[in-house]
Amino acid sequence: MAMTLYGTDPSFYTRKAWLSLTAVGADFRYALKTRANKAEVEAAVNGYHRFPVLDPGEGGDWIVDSTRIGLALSERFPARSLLPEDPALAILVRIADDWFDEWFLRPAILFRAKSAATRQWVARVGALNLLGRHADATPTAEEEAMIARLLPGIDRFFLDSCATNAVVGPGIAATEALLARAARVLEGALAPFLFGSRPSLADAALWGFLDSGLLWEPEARAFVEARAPHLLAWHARALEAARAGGGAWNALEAAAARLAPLLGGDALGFAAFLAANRAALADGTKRLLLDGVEVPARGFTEKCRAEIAARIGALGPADRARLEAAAGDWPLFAVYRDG
Ligand SMILES: N[C@@H](CCC(=O)N[C@@H](CS)C(=O)NCC(=O)O)C(=O)O
Repeated sequence: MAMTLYGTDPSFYTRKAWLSLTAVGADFRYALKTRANKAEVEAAVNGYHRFPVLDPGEGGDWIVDSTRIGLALSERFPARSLLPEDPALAILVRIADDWFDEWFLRPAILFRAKSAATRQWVARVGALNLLGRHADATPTAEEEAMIARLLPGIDRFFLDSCATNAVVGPGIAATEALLARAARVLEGALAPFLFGSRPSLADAALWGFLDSGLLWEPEARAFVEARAPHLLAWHARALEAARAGGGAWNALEAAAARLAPLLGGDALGFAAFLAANRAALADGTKRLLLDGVEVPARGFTEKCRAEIAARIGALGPADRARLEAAAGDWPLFAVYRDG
């Protein structure tokens, strides 16, 4: 029985899971999470209201969260895994995946914050999806009335999510600078993919942010076309490679050296954020300043950090020493390791 991926078209993490399923060669179908199936889907995952969720078929336990989905698929399809066999290199893939999921999210929602037109355009697709329709549908008059009722709530949801991620007020200019810097750094980091000639879980994350965000929303796409055209070519190349399978991983040392401009140094601001987020949860303040904006600390982000820390702790001494030699001087690595 085929797997079923439930999600929505504007959802970055749904598209990440979609690319992951494609890359492992799974037999799957993509289904919208709609008003009609919401209760049934959420009942299968203990009330988890986010997406994507994956029904793996054959009566198996449903899986939530794009990273969990990618990890589970990699175990089920080892020959086309999204993680390298080298456990030390796999840690770097997990760190890069976390960087995109928790940090690149900010530039990915930039245009939803900057432009009411973009926000409404995306919200309309979200509303259509709730009715089981895609962007190219021609809704009936009754559906149009329903869309009009749904739009304000979706618009508010996007604005809240921009505020939670400090993509608001002074955070907007800072996020625009982050996008420009990330685009520059990625030009050197994608060779052709983050960890070699086959897409990893972290590449799937980047692909999702491009596919349902920066290359999908018209205003964002115009910005990327003008400022970072290499990302357009990469997006097409990653889909081709995911469909084809094959390719090889870089050696740990080569990958770490190439990715140092992205994950080493200040990790484009993520190293300080991750440390401050952890501290704000530990001391109970649960709030922190990000680019001049006060935001709530993120428990989920800390959970991901702690899980990677546990993985580092579980490495054998030889792999641990190799990883330390390759990435031990990255402040971001220290935030994961020292916890
Ligand atoms: N860490 C989760 C994030 C999932 C997530 O935040 N999904 C968003 C859509 S991209 C969502 O479900 N939003 C609806 C909500 O929060 O109610 C993942 O990687 O799957």
